[in-house]
Amino acid sequence: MRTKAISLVSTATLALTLTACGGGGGGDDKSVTVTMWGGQAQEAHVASYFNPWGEEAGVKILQDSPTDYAKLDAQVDSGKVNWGLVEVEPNYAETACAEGKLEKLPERVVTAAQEAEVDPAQMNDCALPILQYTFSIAYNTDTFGDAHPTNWEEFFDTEKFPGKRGFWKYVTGGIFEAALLADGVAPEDLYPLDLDRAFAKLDTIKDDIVWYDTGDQQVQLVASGEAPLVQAWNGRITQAAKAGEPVANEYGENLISYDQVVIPKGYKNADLAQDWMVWFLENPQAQADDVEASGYGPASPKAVELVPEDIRPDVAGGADVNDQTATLIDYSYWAENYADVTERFNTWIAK
Ligand code: ABU
Repeated sequence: MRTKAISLVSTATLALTLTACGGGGGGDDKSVTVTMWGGQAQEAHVASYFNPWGEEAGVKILQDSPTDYAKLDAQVDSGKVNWGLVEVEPNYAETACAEGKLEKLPERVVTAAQEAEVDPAQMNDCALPILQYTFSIAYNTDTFGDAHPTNWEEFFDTEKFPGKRGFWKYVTGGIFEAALLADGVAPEDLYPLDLDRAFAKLDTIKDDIVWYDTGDQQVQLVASGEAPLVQAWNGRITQAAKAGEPVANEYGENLISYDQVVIPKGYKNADLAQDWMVWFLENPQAQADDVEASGYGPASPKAVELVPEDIRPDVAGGADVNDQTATLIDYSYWAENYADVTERFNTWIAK
């Protein structure tokens, strides 16, 4: 198995950071614990826009991973909040903000966001967008080369394209949207999701599904050929391809998404975490630098202009957002339906 891509941990970054064991924000006066989805992407983001701020502001950056909503909720409920800046999906941010589990954005952050021309639709009272990405069709180039699936209908076609399919074992990972598009639903008719139809379509390939939990596992699955087709976070695949892995993104019918950053309610160093938010918004170049390092699109439109033109087409936030075959994930739908669909999904998997 080829594993070069998953060992892309920057030793320079590791030297500048510590793990969060022992509780960032709970012991050090000037520290902020950053919790993201782990692996290569987290290393890139920390190097691009957390460590530079930490060095400038004299704040120690601690890390934990991966994001886990049950752990975040438990910290807030117990009053022992160790996580300071957490990368989350917008449906979680919407629900948790309404339930009072997150710090509200102070005026200075809101003003910086307005000045950075951040899309208000990607913010709420507690959350800022941190990156743009897309659920792509990742494929093993040794297995499929040019003759790879170019849409979800082909992704589900196990006769034409034999082999396992990797999906995130999680309802908001685009699996239902992909199933419905594969079954002929028009993008504009996706929401509210027809779950009966989606599960029926998923039944047709259930034996061919391999589940993953993390971004690094996505790369492992597709690069090793264990699952030569994976519904993936595009940046992970972009970076793995750059590192020489036999993988590529197909963007036909890609599902456009974004992550947000939030501060759990009661975090001791919330003021420092908010300082970082202002710095992040005022430093579009740091966001642009992260595109090269992570393969993801920046949160601020001003940063898009700073991304070298030759890599803009390969990131959500760049040319792919204008792709006529792309669909936006509807996170309001997911905020409303997350719990019910999760219960049904887990029952379906266990059957
Ligand atoms: N929620 C997707 C985050 C992207 C990544 O960590 O690769």
